Amino acid sequence: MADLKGNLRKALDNSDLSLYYQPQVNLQQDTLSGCEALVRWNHAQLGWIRPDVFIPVAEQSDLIDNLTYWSINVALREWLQFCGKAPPKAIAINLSAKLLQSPEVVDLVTRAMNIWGADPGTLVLEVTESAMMSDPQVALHTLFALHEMGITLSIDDFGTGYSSLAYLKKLPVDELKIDKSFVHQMAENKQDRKIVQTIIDLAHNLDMSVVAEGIENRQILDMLVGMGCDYGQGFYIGRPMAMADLPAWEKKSSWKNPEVIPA
Ligand code: G
Ligand code: G
Ligand code: MN
Repeated sequence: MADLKGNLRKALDNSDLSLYYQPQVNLQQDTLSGCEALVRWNHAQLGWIRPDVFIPVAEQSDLIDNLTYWSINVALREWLQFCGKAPPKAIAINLSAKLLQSPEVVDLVTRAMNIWGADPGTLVLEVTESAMMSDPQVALHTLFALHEMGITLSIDDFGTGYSSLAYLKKLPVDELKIDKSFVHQMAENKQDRKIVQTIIDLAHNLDMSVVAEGIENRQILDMLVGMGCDYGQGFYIGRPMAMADLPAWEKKSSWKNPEVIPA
């Protein structure tokens, strides 16, 4: 663990980390709505190290601040470059649970947005359900500040944590992201299908949008369209990929029409 921490510190200094981008589509309009940025670490000796392994290591030290600042900066720079002169689509970035407990994160996000001249309306911050619920008072303060800046807040892995509906009602959240464990077998599993429909309805009743992750085939995608789900993400649509591969994906995909984000 200590070793991984040292290595991660070096990786951050040497830019051995990179971001992959996974497309998100508007299921009702068949358009690319944006991408989720996912950090990747290719270690010279150890090979690919999964974020599930090194994010917790970063969270146990001060490295998570650097890593988050790094990922927001790289994501905004690469994404705005990809969007070019077209109206920028949404870029979603995962925000660590730990950072939600520190008010400095608002500063950190503001600085990165100023550097790249990013419109806050294009930035989506994904926060896991458990992170929001672990110390809701502190988290609430940070979330309100981010939301006031015009940033979209999304609850990641929704359905797997211990959401209290009382808090959900109070949180300045714009979007629910249905966890892939409910989505990837929903074609065969009626219970999963009912849970997915319930989350879609819950989101809409609370004036939130809803994203399904883990879409692995056409059948599931079609079901979600019929169920009124707004956005989708998954291997069937596109795997997380390097920025360099995104234009080719966009060219051959059927989701190439740009979606203009309402002001
Ligand atoms: O593809 P995937 O293995 O990237 O992602 C695994 C987990 O790592 C996901 O739960 C995702 O939320 C998390 N993750 C990926 N990139 C980042 C990041 O830049 N910051 C944080 N905090 N978590 C990330
Ligand atoms: O937890 P979070 O939603 O931030 O992380 C997204 C994770 O889900 C990443 O590890 C990403 O690679 C993975 N993922 C994205 N689409 C699919 C999919 O269709 N199937 C599966 N099994 N995993 C997916
Ligand atoms: Mn996520």
